[in-house]
Amino acid sequence: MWQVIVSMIGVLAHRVSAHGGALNYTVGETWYPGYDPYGDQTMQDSADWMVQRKWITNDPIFETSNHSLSCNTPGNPARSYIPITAGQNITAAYAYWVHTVGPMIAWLAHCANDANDCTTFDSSTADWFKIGQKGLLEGSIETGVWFQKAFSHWDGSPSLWSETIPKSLKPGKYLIRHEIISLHSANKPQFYPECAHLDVKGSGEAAKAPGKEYLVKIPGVWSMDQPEINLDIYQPEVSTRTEYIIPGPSVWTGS
Ligand SMILES: *[C@@H]1O[C@H](CO)[C@@H](O)[C@H](O)[C@H]1NC(C)=O
Ligand SMILES: *[C@@H]1O[C@H](CO)[C@@H](O)[C@H](O)[C@H]1NC(C)=O
Ligand SMILES: *[C@@H]1O[C@H](CO)[C@@H](O)[C@H](O)[C@H]1NC(C)=O
Ligand SMILES: [Cu+2]
Repeated sequence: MWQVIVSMIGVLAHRVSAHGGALNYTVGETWYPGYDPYGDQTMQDSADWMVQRKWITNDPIFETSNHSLSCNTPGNPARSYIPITAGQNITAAYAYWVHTVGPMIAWLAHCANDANDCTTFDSSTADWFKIGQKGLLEGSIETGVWFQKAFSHWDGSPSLWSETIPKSLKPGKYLIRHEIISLHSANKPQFYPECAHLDVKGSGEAAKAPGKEYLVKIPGVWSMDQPEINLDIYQPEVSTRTEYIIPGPSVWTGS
C-alpha cells in the first residue's frame, strides 16, 4: 500500500515547471513524501501519512507581507509528523531547481497551542527561528556560486538540502519551514516556502528553547526596506560584491 502511494506521487511530482519547492524529506534512510501541488488533492488531504502542509502552486510569493509566506498557499495542516531525534539532519529534496541566486533558510517553530499539536496549529501565530542557512559559496553576487545553484542536479536525481536539528532542542512537535529566496529579478524577490510537521525526540539532557532575539513572525521578518531582500543584482556595485549577509536573526544552534 505504502509503495503504491509512494510511486504514484513520484509520477505526479515529475511534472516539470519553471518554479518548484521542497517535494520530499529524508531523515537517515527514510523518505517522507511531501504534498504534490499538482496531485489529487482529495486523496492527499485525507492521507494519514501526509507530513507536509498543503500547497497548490509552485509559483513564487512576491509580497513580503503575504499571509502565504508562512506555509505557502493555502498551508493547511498535515495529519502526520516526521519523527526525528534532536541532533539528526533533516534533508529536503527538490527536483530540477532552476534559480541560482539568493539565500536558503531552514526555520523551526514550536507548535505552541495547548496540546502542542501541529495538526491544529495556526502558522501565523508561530515564533520562528533559524536552524540553518545557505548563501553565497564563492565568487560574486551575480555570477558566483550560491548553494541554490550548487545543490541543483540536472540528471533527474533529487537536489538535496540538509540541516541539523539542534541537539539540545527541547523535544516536542515543531513546524519546519524550508525557504528559498530567489533574487534574479531586480527588486522583485521571490519566496518559495514549504512547511512540514516534525516530532522531535531527544535526550532532554540540555533541553533548550531559543531566546527572544532569535524569534520572528512570518510574514514580518522580510520587508522591501531590507537591502538584502530588495536588491538589483545586475547593478555593478551589487553584482561584483563577494559577500552577501543573509538577513534575519542569527541561526540558533542550541549551544
Ligand atoms: C519524491 O518522492 C517520490 C516518491 O518516493 C519520488 O518518486 C520522487 O522522485 C521524489 N522526488 C524527489 C525530488 O526527491
Ligand atoms: C499571496 O501569494 C499567492 C501565491 O503567489 C497569491 O496567489 C496571492 O494572490 C498572494 N496574496 C496577496 C494578498 O498578495
Ligand atoms: C548535516 O547537515 C549539515 C548542515 O548542512 C552538514 O554540514 C552535514 O554535512 C550534514 N551531515 C550529513 C551526514 O549529511
Ligand atoms: Cu521560478
